[in-house]
Amino acid sequence: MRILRLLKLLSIGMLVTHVGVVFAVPRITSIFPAGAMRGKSVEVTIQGTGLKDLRHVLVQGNGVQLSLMPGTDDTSRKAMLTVASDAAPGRREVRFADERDASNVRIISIGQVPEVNEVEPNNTPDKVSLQPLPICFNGRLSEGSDRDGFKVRLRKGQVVLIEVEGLRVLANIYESWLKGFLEVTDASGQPLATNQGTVDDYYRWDPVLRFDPPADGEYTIWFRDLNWRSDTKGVYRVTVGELPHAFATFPIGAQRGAKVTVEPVGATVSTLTAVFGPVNPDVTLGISDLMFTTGAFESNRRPFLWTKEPSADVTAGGLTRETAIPVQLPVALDGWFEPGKPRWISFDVTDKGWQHINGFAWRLGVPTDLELKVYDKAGNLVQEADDGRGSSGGQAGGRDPFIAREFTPGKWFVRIRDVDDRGGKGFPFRVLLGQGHAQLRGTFAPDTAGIPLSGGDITTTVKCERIDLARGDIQVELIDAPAGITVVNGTIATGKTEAAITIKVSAGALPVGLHRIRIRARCENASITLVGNETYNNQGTAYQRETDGLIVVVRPN
Ligand SMILES: [Ca+2]
Ligand SMILES: [Ca+2]
Repeated sequence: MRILRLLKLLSIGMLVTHVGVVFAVPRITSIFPAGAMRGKSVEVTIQGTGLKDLRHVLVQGNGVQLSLMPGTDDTSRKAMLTVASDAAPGRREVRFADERDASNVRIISIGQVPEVNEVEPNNTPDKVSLQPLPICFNGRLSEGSDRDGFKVRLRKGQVVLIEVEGLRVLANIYESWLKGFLEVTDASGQPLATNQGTVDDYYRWDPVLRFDPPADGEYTIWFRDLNWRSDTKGVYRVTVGELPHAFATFPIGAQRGAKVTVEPVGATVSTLTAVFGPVNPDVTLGISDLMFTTGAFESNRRPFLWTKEPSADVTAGGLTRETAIPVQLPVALDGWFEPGKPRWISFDVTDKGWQHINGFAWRLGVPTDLELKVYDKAGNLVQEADDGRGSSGGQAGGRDPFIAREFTPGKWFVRIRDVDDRGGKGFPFRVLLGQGHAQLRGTFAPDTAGIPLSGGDITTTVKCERIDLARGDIQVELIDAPAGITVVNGTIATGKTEAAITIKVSAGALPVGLHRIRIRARCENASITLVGNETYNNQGTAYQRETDGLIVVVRPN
């Protein structure tokens, strides 16, 4: 499950141009409410264009059904969202299709607490409703300079989580993202806490707060766009209650096969039990979900990095080069910083050879902004890195630094720090030192296709890069595809990183409707499940979004 990564965006510096629209491909701009509590059924309204002839729906994962109701409006349709009581909480991709074409991706969120839809007007203190806790409040910043409020009764001593999902359910304001602003006021209207989300990959512009009420009383929770913009596409959810949430964990990874105790950091509930998600068996270096449970509730999911290297605890000491912590390669360093202080480690090289120093923080949803510096035994700086290669692709991605270097025999030092000198357990890091991993990283586009029931060919272009030690031809394969569906031309030859592949679907292999086919890339020593790549236009810039699988509409003959 890579739901957290679905929102990773990168500018590719070009405009999307629409040429000669022959068919009105369905385009979804909002679903309201953007989710439901597990075990419940709610009516939702879908808005967009080309909706009149929608007939198929595909929801990611198990336990969630979305059934379209009859309708003749091209810009609005109703549907019934039904969630099984054992459906996993969290965000899921939704796709729609008419007889010909699949829509863009939308996201809904499955919650664990009772929900309510906003009733306007709710812009002023005298118009806000009192809601019982816990609650998930579904709103939309619909018109004018909308802001939405609701009251809750809190007691001193409660630890209250207030979490917005706006951008993460793909809320738009005009052709731009909703950038959320959350405020908590007391009964006199005095603001006690505000939040406008973070710029990191985990929450994006979705505000989230741990709120400790200073006294028993009524408090109002306000939500609006940071710039007071409004649009019916500005759909969001605010979840409030004494609910488990981890703002980070320590450590943020472990050696595969090792028994590890993981502590939630900045958590809203003290008695949490860690539950590890499935470890992708395809990779030796893999990020998978970790969550915590308490009573009937599951926490948010945190990314957790499993590696082959043994872990070394570097949470204390090593504040200067003279007191550097000695480690043996290969190793995974787990630590955090004292504010304003770096962490120094040293290692000995006996044989000349390449070693990789790979910093992980940003990719694991923590705000640490790592910088790596390598020094020789005389104390000379020989190499440094404070950012990944490229904004989202490449070796590290985002803000995580990476160094590959041929080391000669002798003693070497690495200085690790947060570029803003921040510290504490909320700023953990995991830095791998060793000869690296065999790893593939890749996407395919387009991520939707249509074929007739009588069968046909689907073509999509797979881009896949070999990282560190990965080598050899890359084979593109289907994962658990039904009989009658095969890949032809599925080889990306050694030295190449891209190939147009054809997926042959024989007559009747898939019934009429909407289907997801998952695709894998495999080389001699690594394998990865590929993600789709949806390109969309936002404020004149083309962005790309990672999507789950190839979406296929099978048309009646
Ligand atoms: Ca509203
Ligand atoms: Ca309002």
